[in-house]
Amino acid sequence: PSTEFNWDDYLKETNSQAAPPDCFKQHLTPPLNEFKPGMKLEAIDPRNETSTCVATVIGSIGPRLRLRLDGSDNSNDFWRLVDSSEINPVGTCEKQGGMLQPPLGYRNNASNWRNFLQRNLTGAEMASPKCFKKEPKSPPSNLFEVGMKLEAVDKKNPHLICVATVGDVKQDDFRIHVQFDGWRGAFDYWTTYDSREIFPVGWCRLSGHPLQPPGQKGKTGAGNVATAPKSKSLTQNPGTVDTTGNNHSRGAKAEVPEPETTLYINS
Ligand code: MLZ
Repeated sequence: PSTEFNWDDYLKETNSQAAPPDCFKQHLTPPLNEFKPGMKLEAIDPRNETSTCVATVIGSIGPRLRLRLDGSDNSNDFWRLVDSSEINPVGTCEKQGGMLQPPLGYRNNASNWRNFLQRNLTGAEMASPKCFKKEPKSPPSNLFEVGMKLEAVDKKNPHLICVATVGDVKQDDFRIHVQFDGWRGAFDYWTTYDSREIFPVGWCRLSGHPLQPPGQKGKTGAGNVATAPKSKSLTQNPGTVDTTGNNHSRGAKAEVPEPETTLYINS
């Protein structure tokens, strides 16, 4: 049997339904990526959403761009879809009467910012307006239901899109709880139903983006051995919770001995 992940088989196996595409703020056909590495554009600083900065395309996966704000270091890269409303051609901000800002954490003297920007943009390739695709419409309301399957960005490893389930829905404040299949909670998060980081089943295949199959945590059988953290490292480091969320069991059997840890909670 093929080891490749297949949504049809998986939906049958788990006796579940894909969230219908109209739940999502995504185009039915993923947008074409015409950006090239090195191109410059304007982006909202994800750490300071009131400022618009110059960014460089560092790379891309399918229609997702890996961006770095000019004047920032390489540890704050972020990802945006080519049809994101948070990116624009260079010049857009000034046309609208705004001013390009240094990114949060800009290390040089801020009074040299104008010079930096000028030097930085001279000779650089600006992404042409046709690279920027129209943002899709937002669904009229939160149409998600508990148990529906989807594809979602792992915010802790934002280059990854993974198999996920709607674990909870809050009708009143527009949010859904994204739970990653086979990972026991450590990567799960709440997000709004119109997030650009959640996608209908099949989006990755259509867009040429890799899809991470479900993890093995909480599964019984041979699959455990490969991904279970070594109990050695757990006993050597009592008091740490491993990044795979091993302590966030969702009723599944523990595969490794519990570390001897007492957690005191001060209320
Ligand atoms: N290297 C990481 C990847 C986890 C990805 C989980 N995605 C839901 C780890 O094994 O911790």
